[in-house]
Amino acid sequence: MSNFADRLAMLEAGHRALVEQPNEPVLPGNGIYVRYKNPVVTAAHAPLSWRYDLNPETNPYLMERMGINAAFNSGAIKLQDRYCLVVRVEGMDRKSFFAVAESPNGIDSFRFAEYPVELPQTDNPDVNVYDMRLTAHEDGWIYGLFCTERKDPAAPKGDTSSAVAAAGIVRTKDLKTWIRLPDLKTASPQQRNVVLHPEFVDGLYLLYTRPQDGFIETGSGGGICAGLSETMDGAVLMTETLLDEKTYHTIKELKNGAGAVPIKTSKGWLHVAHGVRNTAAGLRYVVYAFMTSLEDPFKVIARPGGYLIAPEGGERIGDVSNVVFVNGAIAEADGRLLIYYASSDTRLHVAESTVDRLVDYCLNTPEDPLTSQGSVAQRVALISRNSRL
Ligand code: M1P
Repeated sequence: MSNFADRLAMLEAGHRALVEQPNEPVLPGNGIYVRYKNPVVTAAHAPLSWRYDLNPETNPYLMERMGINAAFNSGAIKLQDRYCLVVRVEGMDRKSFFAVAESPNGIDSFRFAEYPVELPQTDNPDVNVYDMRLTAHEDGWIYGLFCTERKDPAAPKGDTSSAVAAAGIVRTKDLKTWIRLPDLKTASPQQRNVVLHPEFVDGLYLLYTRPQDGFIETGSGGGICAGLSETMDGAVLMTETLLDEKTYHTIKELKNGAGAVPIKTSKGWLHVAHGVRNTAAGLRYVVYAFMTSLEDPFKVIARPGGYLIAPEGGERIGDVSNVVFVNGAIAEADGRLLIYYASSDTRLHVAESTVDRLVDYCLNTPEDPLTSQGSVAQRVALISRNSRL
């Protein structure tokens, strides 16, 4: 083994090379979006100072005592000309925390801030936090809505895994100073994948929710719902209206959940969400899209059938395999759209498209016909239209 200084030089060179590695699109893509060759953020992007005691006196072997296991599901926002992510970073101790990473172009060169986010606590401390959605709301604040997980106080003795999931809320102006607000209150015993709409609706805050009976199973709840709250400082949803339900024999048969903050387009609100189905190999998470009406955001106006992004190649493998998950996207003034998707709860990627393309995809892709016969009919119609060209 090399001595401390040699080892440190090797680690620093490797980290620098990773962070500075240019990314490139994988062409030609599918016409809807292009993937990029390299993940944009991985566990190895975490600064060395987060993982190693860099003092040769106290760590003469330069051991990585506090490694990072994964860096994935990230909220995203563009602030001035900086592409900012609030990444779910998971240590080797299984705890997730948030950390801001910035890039000058949104597709590579993401660097973590020197310190992770020190999240203020409520009276009921979080045990684990993850999946922050960042909403630049028209009230002037940037809100971060995330899942806060705590041990189920009603769990019988010996049950060391039952948990309660709720929506935690913070707000900030700069992604540096975070103000904690009370957790969202809803009728459902569990909530995950809660997203704040960026505009007021009739003067109220609109939140997308995913009520569920248990920590994993949505049970009789489920589906992406929406509700209105008078305030975010003590947000309460008296009712949740079902917007996009889980449906038998679709990519969202078992459950679904809101993903990125909806994007306003001239034709409606564009949603990028996730759907889950069960297979003999376990749960399969894919990303799908739909649109809601500008006049009535509770009304779905487009449901393209099938998935938008499914795990491919190496994306299929990770801590929780066969998963892609989105909780952040950046729509730029020139129409460019960056969708940050994580694969298999391990690493974060970007898919590039435009808002126009995604709107075209949503409005002109046939809905899931819900039967094999219907599927064949759709394909036969396509083939015969093509045969006449
Ligand atoms: O492990 C896959 C995903 O599982 C959860 O999503 P959902 O609430 O829809 O089941 C989340 O914990 C998410 O972070 C994770 O990627």
